[in-house]
Amino acid sequence: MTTHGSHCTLMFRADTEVVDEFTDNVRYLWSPNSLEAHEKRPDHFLRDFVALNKPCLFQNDEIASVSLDELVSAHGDCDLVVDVSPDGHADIVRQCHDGIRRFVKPASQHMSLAELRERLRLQETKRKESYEQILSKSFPLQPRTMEAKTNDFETVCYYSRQNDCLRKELPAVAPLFPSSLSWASETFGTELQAINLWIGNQRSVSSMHKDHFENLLHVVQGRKIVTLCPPADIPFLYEKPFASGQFCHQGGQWFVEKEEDSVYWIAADVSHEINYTDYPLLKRANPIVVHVPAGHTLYVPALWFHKVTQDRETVAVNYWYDMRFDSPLWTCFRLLQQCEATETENVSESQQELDRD
Ligand SMILES: O=C(O)CCC(=O)C(=O)O
Repeated sequence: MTTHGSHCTLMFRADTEVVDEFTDNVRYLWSPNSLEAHEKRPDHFLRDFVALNKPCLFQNDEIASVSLDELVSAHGDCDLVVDVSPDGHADIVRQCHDGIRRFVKPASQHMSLAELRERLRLQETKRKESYEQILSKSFPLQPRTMEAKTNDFETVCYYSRQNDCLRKELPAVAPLFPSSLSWASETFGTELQAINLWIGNQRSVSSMHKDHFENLLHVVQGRKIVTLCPPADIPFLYEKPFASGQFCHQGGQWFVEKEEDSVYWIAADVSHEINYTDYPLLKRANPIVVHVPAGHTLYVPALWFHKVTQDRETVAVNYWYDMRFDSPLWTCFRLLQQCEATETENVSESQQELDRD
């Protein structure tokens, strides 16, 4: 259909009752209170989870348990490109000295698997700042010329490449893991796009984001703590464009190098004490916290928001299958993503009437 010369605007005003009904539907019908297990029967997985875009957690013996020590014994000299940052928080919105909040990516550094293990264990022994302290820091945009004090400078490592790194960077390690999960490919009906290995510890954090993939995130050693929000929470999570940058270090000092592009990201956090003053809409979001122990797989359906931390040394592998875009989920999500929601506290009914007129 061509719409030459025409101009279409879709506008609707959803009053509190309508939004309440929407959030109730999401809260009580779509988003689970706790995660159901499933027996890895492809037909059940498809019917109860993939088709309904609902997460689940299950024990998975198809993926062998391998510890970081075993990986290092067998492949300690493998060369890795490791994400590094001042405090383990990269790919997250950070304050910069020019007063602008930027989405800042990690720096990267080559090191062997053995060196990564050594540095992870060293960083475990260092003082861990609180989340609030970390996010209240501001970063210079240029390297400082003055001599840096050595205790100013810390580098926190997280092997968190998302470029199919198991197959691309670690071909010697890859055979330890299944090349595909047969029942999963069958139910998703799409290509396996990437297998990523994740090696970190309690200092490593992946901030809230979504992926356009069906994701099977399996913990091989340790434990992940995943905060999930359903795609329908999008109007309430304050996703918006941020200028972007990348962490760099020089002369013992961290700074942020500005980049031209901007990135849609979520700065609001639903996994700590929630800041309802700045982010009142967050009370309509539906976060669930899932602990994923070793030997378990979490199914993170396409477009589910997830924030990931770990409370100990943790090794994980994830399988990303293409999501289906020919679906009601994608179509409706794109529309919801454009909605602008506002929440005003304590507005009297007469004022609401006035606003309406
Ligand atoms: O484990 C993490 O830190 C992040 C995992 C993740 O974002 C993913 O599996 O898509």
